[in-house]
Amino acid sequence: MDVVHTQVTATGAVHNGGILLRFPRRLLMATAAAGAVAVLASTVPAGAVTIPAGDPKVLMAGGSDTTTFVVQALGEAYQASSLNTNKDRIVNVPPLHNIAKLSNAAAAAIPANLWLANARQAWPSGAVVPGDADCLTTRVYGGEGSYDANGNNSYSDSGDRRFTTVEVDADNNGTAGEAAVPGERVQLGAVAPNGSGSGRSFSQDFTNNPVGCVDMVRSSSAPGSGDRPAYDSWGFALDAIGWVYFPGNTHGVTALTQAQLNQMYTCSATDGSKPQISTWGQLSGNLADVTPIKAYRVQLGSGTGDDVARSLMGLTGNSQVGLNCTNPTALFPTVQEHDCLAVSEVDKPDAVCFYGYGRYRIQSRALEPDKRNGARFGAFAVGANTPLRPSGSTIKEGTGRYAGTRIVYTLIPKGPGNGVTTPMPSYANSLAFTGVIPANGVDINGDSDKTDPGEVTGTGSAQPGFACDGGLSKKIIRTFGLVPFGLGSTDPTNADYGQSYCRRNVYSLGS
Ligand SMILES: [Ca+2]
Ligand SMILES: [Ca+2]
Ligand SMILES: [Ca+2]
Ligand SMILES: [Ca+2]
Repeated sequence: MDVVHTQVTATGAVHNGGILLRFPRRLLMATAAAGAVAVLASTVPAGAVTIPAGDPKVLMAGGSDTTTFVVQALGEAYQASSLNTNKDRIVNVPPLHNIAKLSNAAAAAIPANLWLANARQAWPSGAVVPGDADCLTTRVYGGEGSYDANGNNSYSDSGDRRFTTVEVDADNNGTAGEAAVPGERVQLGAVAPNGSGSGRSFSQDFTNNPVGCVDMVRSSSAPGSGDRPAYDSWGFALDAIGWVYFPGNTHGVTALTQAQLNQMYTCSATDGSKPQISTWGQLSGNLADVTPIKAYRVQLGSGTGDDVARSLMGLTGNSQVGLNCTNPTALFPTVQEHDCLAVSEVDKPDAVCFYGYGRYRIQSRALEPDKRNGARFGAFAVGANTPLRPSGSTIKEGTGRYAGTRIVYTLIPKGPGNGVTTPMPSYANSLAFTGVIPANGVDINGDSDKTDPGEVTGTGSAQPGFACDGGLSKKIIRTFGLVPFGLGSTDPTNADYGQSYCRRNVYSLGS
């Protein structure tokens, strides 16, 4: 087998005797489109949805840390389900994975990045996303192949390498690296997005991630208004975020308000040296207790971090943590979301960290490594409301709910130009897994037909996909510590989506 090594630098230049790594996608998509429009409604078992026929698709999902495990379980169950009539494969890429050894060593050598080098340890070695007719290049996320020369966790600096491409003869015809043959080009060491925001940016970077290479984005936070037109946003469950404290805490504070958390993570305009609330005595009222609060924060790019900032602190987003502070990095050490192992033993009695309810639950059941470090949830309220702790009964859609309740989403990108320039060829396949195929079908690019790649003509009624039909998916969602939606209107603004256990383009729970 011929194996030809090429390397792609941060600038995208290809080093391999001039072998061209890019090839005309439109040609391939046109070929795929010809087979993509047949509708299987009359032949599928009762309950199955109208997945476009054709070659099985590889549906890559990346992004949020929060929903990694539940989407993994949903994906595997879907693959084995009779509902998956096209035998599509869900490849759920973890947010963190084993990074090239030298790159990780470089990160670990930087004190501000040590948390990330350590956090990677609890995650898989990587994930393989096989090439398919939409995304011809196989991607091996994790391991050797990328290089982060300066250890800053960005792979776009001078001297960095985003991945290494090798060419193989996948179809065994004697020629390696054929542009039109899926899997003949293999990217080694690709680096996954870490977090919801990171996943959204990744999915919209059509230069580095061509159409069809990123089919779904795990997102624990609602996309911002600027991002919304680029996706169908499928809320599939409820979760909650909360603040946590640790064993040995003797400060007598077990409930916090949004106003208090805001002041614990922002400095005043006139004093950037410390946050407005910096001691436990300021929270308890016992002014003799001048012990500093060890206030940890969640990594940038994290949807959970955005929700912590918005819901718990009343800020506009995670990047506002440390507002007005001269040196926020020193004041607020970073942790990976749902991982408070980086809270040091010496800090624990005085520390505040953050957790999502679902991940707290699955770690308590040993379904994932326990990263809680002894953390327990405190109660939380906005304003003068009664502080509540997150629980299976306080996390709900209706009134009287825990104030940190949130929707968790899987986003389906529409494609470049919000689907108008190029519709996402896997769109309806993704709907069949984690959305609802609406009555009267889907016209992604708004050109008044339903025959473009990724589109379906549909049937006379809404067809909930696997994660939205209230069957096995509901059990999986509960097992993974999340709270399923009740049967309700899928999209309050569009009756074609009917009733299901998911919510489409609903960005908040209202009051
Ligand atoms: Ca770098
Ligand atoms: Ca070949
Ligand atoms: Ca794909
Ligand atoms: Ca169309």
